[in-house]
Amino acid sequence: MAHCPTQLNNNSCDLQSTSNAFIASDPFEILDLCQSLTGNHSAALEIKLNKYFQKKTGAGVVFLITILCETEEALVQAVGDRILDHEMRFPITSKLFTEIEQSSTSGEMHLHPELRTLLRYVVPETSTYLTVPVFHPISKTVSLLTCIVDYDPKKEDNTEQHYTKLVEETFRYCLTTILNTLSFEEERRLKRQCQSLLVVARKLFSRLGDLNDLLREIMSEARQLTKAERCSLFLLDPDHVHLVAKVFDGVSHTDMCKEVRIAKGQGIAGHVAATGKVFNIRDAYRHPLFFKGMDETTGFKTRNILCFPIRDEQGIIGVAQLCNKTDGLYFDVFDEEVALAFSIYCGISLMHSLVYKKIQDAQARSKLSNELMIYHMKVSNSDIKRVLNCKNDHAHTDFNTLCFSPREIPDDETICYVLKMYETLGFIETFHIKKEILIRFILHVQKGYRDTPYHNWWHAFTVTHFAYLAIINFDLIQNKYLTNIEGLALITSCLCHDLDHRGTNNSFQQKSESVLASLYSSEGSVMERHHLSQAICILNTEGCNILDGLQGHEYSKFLDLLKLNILSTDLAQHMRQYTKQEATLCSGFNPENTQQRLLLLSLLMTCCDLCEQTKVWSVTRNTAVLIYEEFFSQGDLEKSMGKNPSEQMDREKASIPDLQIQFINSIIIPVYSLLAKLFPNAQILVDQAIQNRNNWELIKPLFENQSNPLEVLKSPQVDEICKQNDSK
Ligand code: Q2T
Ligand code: ZN
Repeated sequence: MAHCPTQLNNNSCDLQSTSNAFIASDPFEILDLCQSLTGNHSAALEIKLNKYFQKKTGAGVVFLITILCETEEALVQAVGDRILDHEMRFPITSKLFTEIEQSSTSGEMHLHPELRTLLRYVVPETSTYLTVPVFHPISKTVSLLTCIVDYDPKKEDNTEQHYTKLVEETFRYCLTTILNTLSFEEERRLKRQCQSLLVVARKLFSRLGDLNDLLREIMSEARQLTKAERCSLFLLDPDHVHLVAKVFDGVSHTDMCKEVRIAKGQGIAGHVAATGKVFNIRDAYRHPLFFKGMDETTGFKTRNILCFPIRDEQGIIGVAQLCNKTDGLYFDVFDEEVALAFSIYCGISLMHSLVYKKIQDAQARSKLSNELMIYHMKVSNSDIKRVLNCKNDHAHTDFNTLCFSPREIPDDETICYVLKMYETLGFIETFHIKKEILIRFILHVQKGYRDTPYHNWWHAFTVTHFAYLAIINFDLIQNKYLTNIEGLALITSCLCHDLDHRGTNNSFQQKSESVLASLYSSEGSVMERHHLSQAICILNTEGCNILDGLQGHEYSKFLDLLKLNILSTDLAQHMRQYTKQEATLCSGFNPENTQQRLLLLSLLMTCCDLCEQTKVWSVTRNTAVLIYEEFFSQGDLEKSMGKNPSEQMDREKASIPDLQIQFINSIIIPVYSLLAKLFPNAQILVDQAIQNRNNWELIKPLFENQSNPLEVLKSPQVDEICKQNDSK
């Protein structure tokens, strides 16, 4: 350098005597160079190095090929003092790597064809050039190649050795700077790539509703991200023999006159579909698989192609093809990475989109069959008129007393009686319920019960009646134990609480892997959730919504209560709750406390559901007949399925009196005793249950060694024994 004092040049001679001695360089020039290599991006640093070498070797042009070992790429960003418009990135095979490493002797290296292709872009074929590999000081792998083109041949015959030395000496001090700058830039590039792929992913997943929309989006994103002129997507036909162009540059193929079909294995796209490999073709016309015919018909000139497969978990489902890189000579390794990420995203989102479509179809089908069912379940207007215009006053003398069993009511009057209960409790007035709607609702609920031995409409009717009895006999609303809406919810919950019961219990649903189990078993209370869902379904049926007159907040309050009430009719749920109910309700009930009112509601639901155990013996006995008919037929069903029924369901093993005594002792008496603690006039219910239990004890011997317990239960001997006890 011009300003370097000669005096210091002498010192350089001292330096030369060490092992790191400079042979071809001036240390002060290297120091100056090092100082200038700051605060720039790597291409600018490269230019400074290029110019330094050009000056020192008199070369026409010098450039650096940096080796990015993590991505296995060779990179050229600048040639001489010029930054390339488009940087050049080339994949380099590990074979090439080792070859460069082994040829640590420089000179006119026997260049690998890959590297020669690279150089051809930069250097005229006639030039003489020298490539000097520079090794990483620690890993000893090649970090970069210095290409010195058309250099000054020195007089001596050790020109190449001299320049090699020059390169080595320079990079002894400058390599770290250039490598650190490069890796910093590489990190930043990766970060940007991740960010843009995330944006793309988000876009793709928001388009799941419409497959065509999704495909259009995929195409446009892939094109923008890789800066391609054109993008086509081919999906593999269901026959897996042809590729069909689904979207062409964002134009659906239905808009084009003819669809493009390619045989799998044919052409570049076909080849990618067959092999699953990414094809990055720098010169389409020189590729043997390229089909020129398409360009000829469309007038489009294909230069280069990046073609990649799209897979789902089963395999390849299509191929995306990007044509003509617009901001570079050809698609580089970066584009290949983007393509790979894309093919994964596309596969996932296409698959999700198809699943989404399946779900929507299933939903539509289910809605359709629901509509069909509702249509056929439709309550006729004449049925409603008949109830509306009924002149009978339905004033059974004992209807309001706790011991009355509503099974005495004639079959064809049950609807009118339910209507009357709503009316008597003032709910029709309070909640502005249209009578016609209430009647239609009740008729729908009645139709919603199946013809099972026990869990049928009659059960719903008796349970609803007990709720009515409780409200009026314990003055629940007047004494503020319940609000009006809670009262309405209690009655309505009872009416709906076993809707569509199939005469089988929750454990049967699980054992038989029923549809209901698959819907609800993860949440528990399988049947109860179904009863609730049926209830909501009826409420949502046109002309059945008795809640039309409710305000928004009352409406959602009602639905919450409906859920709480119906779910608390699961015996398992009752067992879990009972201790809490007992503890809370015994220590003085506070009507202001919503939590306590909800516990009371659950207790009331249990009492309603089991009320027939608190009626006279004949009722309890008839109920037992019905219940065990149902239990035993479930047991028979289980046996026919090769499963082992529980003892109470097995007509060959069940001892009805024992089971009933146990049921009354463990469930009935505690539940109604708790009720009687809150409402002393409920004590008669406990007393009746005890009397019924004693009857079971009395008739127990009749069942011993009998093969058909139901026949015994229906026999007149049972009545005789119990009549004596009842009259005491
Ligand atoms: C918290 C209220 C529970 C209401 O739910 C049910 C479900 N199944 C049967 C109640 C009953 C029921 N109602 N009355 C009776 C009588 C007289 N005996 N039961 C019984 C229920 C069981 C046993 C004897 C009964 C217990 N089961 C457990 C699981 O599967 C069915 C029966
Ligand atoms: Zn029930």
